[in-house]
Amino acid sequence: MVELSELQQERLKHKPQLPAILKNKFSLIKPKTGKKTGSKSDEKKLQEIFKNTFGKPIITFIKGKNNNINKNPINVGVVLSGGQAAGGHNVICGIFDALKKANKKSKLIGFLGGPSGIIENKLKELTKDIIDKYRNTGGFDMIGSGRTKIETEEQFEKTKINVIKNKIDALVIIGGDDSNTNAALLAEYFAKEKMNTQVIGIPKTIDGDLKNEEIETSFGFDTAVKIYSELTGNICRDVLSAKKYWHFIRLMGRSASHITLEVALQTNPNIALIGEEVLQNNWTLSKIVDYICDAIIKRAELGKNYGVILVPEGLIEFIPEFKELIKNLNEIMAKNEDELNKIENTKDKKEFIYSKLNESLVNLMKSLPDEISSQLILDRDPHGNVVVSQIETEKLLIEMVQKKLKEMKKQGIYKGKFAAISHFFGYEGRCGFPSNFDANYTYALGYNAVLLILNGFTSYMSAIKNLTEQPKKWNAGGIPLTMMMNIERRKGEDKPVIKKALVDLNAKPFKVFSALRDELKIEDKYISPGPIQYFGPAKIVDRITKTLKYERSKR
Ligand code: FBP
Repeated sequence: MVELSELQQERLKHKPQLPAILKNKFSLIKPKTGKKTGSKSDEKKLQEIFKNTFGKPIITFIKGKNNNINKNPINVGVVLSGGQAAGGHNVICGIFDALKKANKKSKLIGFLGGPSGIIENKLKELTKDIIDKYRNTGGFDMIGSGRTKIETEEQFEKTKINVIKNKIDALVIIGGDDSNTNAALLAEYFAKEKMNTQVIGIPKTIDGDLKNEEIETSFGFDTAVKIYSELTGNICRDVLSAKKYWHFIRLMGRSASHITLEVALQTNPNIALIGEEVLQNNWTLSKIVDYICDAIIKRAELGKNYGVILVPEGLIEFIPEFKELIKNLNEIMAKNEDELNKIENTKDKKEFIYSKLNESLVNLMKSLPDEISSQLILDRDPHGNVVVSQIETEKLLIEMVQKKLKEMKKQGIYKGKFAAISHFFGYEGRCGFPSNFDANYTYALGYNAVLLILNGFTSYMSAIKNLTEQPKKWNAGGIPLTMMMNIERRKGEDKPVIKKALVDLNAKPFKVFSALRDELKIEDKYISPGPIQYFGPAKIVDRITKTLKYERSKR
């Protein structure tokens, strides 16, 4: 347990606000059932895979007498899965408080170190003493997290054994798209095995890409973007003071560029690359380099040899030639896992891979700096994703921009000075003290999950909506996990997965940014939003992200 600072001790006392509907006695909250649901696409295939759990209705909690709610003591297991996101502890606190409110004899069991805790039966009971030390804290250290995917027959079998052994009535899985896909598979497995164990998912990821018509945002995004915006804003201020560096800032976000777009909206950098746009326009790496050089040259002509460029972590996978390369590498690495594991040195690994790639992809890999081509063949995560947090795209861009500017200098096109500094803002944003928004949202998500459980639901995601309003006006309910799914290629096979929400280039957040960006390239219109505030005027402490505001506001 980390030592508590004075601010943290003060935050322990913060009482998260619940949506008004959830403040009622549980026997006075009833589920309103919508129509049967389908899926994002591939409905037939998904129906086959989820024979017992496909097609459930959307649930909304409304006020009304509920005689069917489970009043018996129950045991709920909770697991944190994947990357850290601010508010994870508050989800657990919300589950705990709701469970105890329903029945003091109910128990909350934390599985340790992520989904592997369920498989390996590593757990601890979460008592009031433990819970009270983690209220409104960042991090996942109360029970730890991990990226193990429950996928083999043996793993499912072990999960079943441990769930039965520990008399777990329901499991709450706090995770991103992949972990919630796993939650759906687990719910289906339990149903197939005629077990009564329910499974409820919670939408977590700083990346902000677990959202759809029904899920407005994932938790952790709000805090992470506020932290990155503070850091980026500070750099902008430094740039304007020193006027001598170009800062290339890579921002986390494994695939979608939501984080970069939001930070751009909050800080007005000179350039923000958006992966989804790069893909749509089929921009090659050299086109991106030209785009950056153009801004550098124009600013140099105005005597501005400085600037700020935001690079989304997932950019590399959107550049067409790299998309193709990574797709091929993923397949080769999945199919030849055992052989590759036996090869110790990276040079030999690369040679092995080159023997399986076509000539143009080999040439592309060979054209890259050695570190970058090595980073591209690092082990995939358990869900088969390339680990983009380890690929230093910002450094690759600096190197290529430097080269291009040198050529242009020789041709007399560029007369400025170029000195670049690289940054990666990633892990800094995941475990900060949850913003008020994330503290409230996560607590409500956990609390609401218990209500779904007590009403007998399984294979649902806890859903809190109407988030642009004050928490008391938020709505609560459940969204069927299969409703968000489609079939995608993973580790060389077609798999059911929850569809990731990429940046929508026709939606307001991107449109606001793109309307401004030509001006931002040349003018210095930087904004320094400052740190997250926890105490003070509502317009400061309860500020929501621009993404959420633009996507959801009726205004
Ligand atoms: P989740 O999707 O699991 O929430 O993780 C998000 C993330 O923070 C990405 O932004 C990043 O690329 C990745 O995790 C880093 O993974 P790791 O923590 O394993 O280094």
